[in-house]
Amino acid sequence: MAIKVLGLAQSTCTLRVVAVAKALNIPLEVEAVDLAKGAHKSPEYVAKYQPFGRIPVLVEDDFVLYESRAICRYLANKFQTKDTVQLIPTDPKEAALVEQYISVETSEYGSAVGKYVFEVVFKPMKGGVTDPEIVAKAREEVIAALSVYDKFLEGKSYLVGESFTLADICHLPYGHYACQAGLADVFDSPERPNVARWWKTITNEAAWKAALGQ
Ligand SMILES: N[C@@H](CCC(=O)N[C@@H](CS)C(=O)NCC(=O)O)C(=O)O
Repeated sequence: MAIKVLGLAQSTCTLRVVAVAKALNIPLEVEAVDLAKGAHKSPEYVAKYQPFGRIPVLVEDDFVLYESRAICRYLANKFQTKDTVQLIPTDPKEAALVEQYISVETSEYGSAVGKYVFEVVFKPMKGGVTDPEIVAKAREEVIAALSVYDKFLEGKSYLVGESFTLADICHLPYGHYACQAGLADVFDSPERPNVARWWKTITNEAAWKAALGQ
């Protein structure tokens, strides 16, 4: 059976997985889950696929895997070869640095950028009202996080040396929505030239453009 992902092409966590599939040329089918109708909260979905009622979920025969970053690692470990891009480097130290930056993405970057994107993009979609105070605070948190990134991106094209890795991919979905929703000037600022250069580089990666359907 082909590998499929239960998700939504435009959802941040699904996009993370699709970008990995595109980078490694994995024929991945995205099967839409109707979030508007609450399909992800149905007792069957929760029991069979995702106990917290969220997307994405990878389904491969009787193997079911949830959590987007775990799915990304599984796909990289399974499909990466010496002839593909090395999303997870073979060198243990470089692989550890990829893990380090994925953890930073989940905590420092994700909490700030995710808060902004939720408030500006997803909250109104769910019928809520954007709170300008939360938006302003989240914007400052993103600036603070990216100011640290600017230091560790000094002299590097990507987070880990000169190669596009899973660490870079993990940052793309929330950053993409944040830029569309008012933070483009924060990601492309002369105050953070290394971040601006990095962001331009990774958003132009073919795998990311393909994930966005461009
Ligand atoms: N840590 C999880 C987060 C999953 C998650 O929050 N997914 C969102 C879409 S990006 C979702 O299912 N939202 C619908 C909901 O929570 O009701 C992952 O990375 O897979």
